[in-house]
Amino acid sequence: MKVKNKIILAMDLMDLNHALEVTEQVFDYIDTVKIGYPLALSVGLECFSIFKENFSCKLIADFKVADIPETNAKICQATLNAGADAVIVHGFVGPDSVAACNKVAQDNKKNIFLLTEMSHPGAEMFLKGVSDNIAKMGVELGIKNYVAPSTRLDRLGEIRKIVGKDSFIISPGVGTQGGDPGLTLQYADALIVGRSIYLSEDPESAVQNIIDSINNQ
Ligand code: OMP
Repeated sequence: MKVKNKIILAMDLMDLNHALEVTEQVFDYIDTVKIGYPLALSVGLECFSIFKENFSCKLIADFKVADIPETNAKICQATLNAGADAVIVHGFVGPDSVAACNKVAQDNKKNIFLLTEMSHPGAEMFLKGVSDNIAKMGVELGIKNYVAPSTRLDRLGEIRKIVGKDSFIISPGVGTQGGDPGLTLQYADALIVGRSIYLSEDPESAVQNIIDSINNQ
């Protein structure tokens, strides 16, 4: 997946008009939007087709899919039917559950992103201890797209080593959660940024500042 300016907008606003308005303000700089539960549960699954109608953008559905294989497959199919180009899938549920999502994505000529370690402090308790193995499992399953944290660069670097340079890593936690754009891009291919953009008084300048800080690194 190619991401313009290496920035994915995490659109977690819960009001559709506000979400569309902010996306419009930054759309000269951004061509990939991540939509998750906050917007999809507020607006409905049609938020994917609404975004597609308003912007010619790639959409990543952040549903952190984590169920048994059969249910995972149904969740992914419904999400791709709604208009998503890719779905974020949890790895801790194991290879059969992840493979079920990957098969649905492949059958639909779409993608999954495998979530390895999460960016928030609580992820240290359980996920940090198993995320290398989740990444190794992803490699064994032939998965090429990953999510890994910008808030722990050592972990992001380790996950990059495991998944290899040909895999595509997108990294959340930049800005509000403390991650640095330029340092994160030493390991990741693209940044996931939400609140630093959509809560800014001037979202366009917020994006420009991130791009500047990447270029000045
Ligand atoms: P901000 O912290 O507002 O920039 O948003 C980060 C976005 O990335 C939110 O949509 C989170 O749900 C998501 N995210 C994380 O913050 N940490 C993770 O480990 C994984 C994700 C994700 O899968 O996108």
